[in-house]
Amino acid sequence: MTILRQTARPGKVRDTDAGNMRKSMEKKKPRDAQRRKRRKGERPSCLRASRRRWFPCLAGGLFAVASGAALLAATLLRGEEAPTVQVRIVRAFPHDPGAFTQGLVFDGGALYEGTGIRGQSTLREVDLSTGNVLRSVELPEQYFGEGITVWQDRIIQLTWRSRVAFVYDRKSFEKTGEFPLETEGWGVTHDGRRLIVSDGAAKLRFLDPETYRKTGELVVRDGRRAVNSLNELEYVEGEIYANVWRSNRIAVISPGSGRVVKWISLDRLPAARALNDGVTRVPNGIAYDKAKRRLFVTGKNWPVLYEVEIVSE
Ligand SMILES: [Ca+2]
Repeated sequence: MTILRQTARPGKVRDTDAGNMRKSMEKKKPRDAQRRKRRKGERPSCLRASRRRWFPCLAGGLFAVASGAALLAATLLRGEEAPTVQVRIVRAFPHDPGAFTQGLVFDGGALYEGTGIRGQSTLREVDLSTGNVLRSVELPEQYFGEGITVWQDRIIQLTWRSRVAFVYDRKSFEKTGEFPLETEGWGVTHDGRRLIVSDGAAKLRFLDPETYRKTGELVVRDGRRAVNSLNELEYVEGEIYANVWRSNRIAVISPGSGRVVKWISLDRLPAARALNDGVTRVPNGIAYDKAKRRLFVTGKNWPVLYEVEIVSE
């Protein structure tokens, strides 16, 4: 019995093992095929997925649709964005590091600067080559000085939140008047016909330079995106330059459409890289010398004022 069991069992065992192996092979074939497909990067079709796998398939499909829709929406909202150009340093001049620059103008061979901070705000004329302050007027302590522009024999200086702008005689630096501002005052320039004023949003306002009344406004957009935080302004050869607060970028704006036609990056300026902390020491001074076609840039508390040239790369 023992022998029979011993002889029969191995045979039976062999038959059973062979059968199990065949069944095992038959069961493994589809899995191996699936593995091979996965190795080739093929995915089992969700249409043929078992009930256990329908949820991941459905979730994946929904994610893909949502991602595509979000990308399409972002593209449509963004529109076509303006290209970015760089600057090259032509010359570097000394600049008063104590000047919290809020506005810069070069007119008739003279450089004028408006500075901010309550109790420290000034209007000043500066010697370009040395950075020395030639003359200066202090604003009353309650005012935070902002952008400036020269209109004929007057210098106009905005204040930040006091809703008032001051008018000075250019020769004597005496204050000769003031006018109300509809909003906060940030930057100001002119195009030869109108004052152009910014208030930190995406809208520029045009004012009559004689009555100081609003004659129009312009929303600035890059593609379809409104460009907020427009700050110090300068009118340069038919375009409006506006630095964007907290960035090292200047938007070059078409005055007719409000469209940004290009961005000027100031990242290559050593002071912009070293000092721009995103809040206070931002590049807030842009001036243009029409006679010699020179563009100047400086920033709040920067020890240097640059003459720069725009380059494409
Ligand atoms: Ca300016």
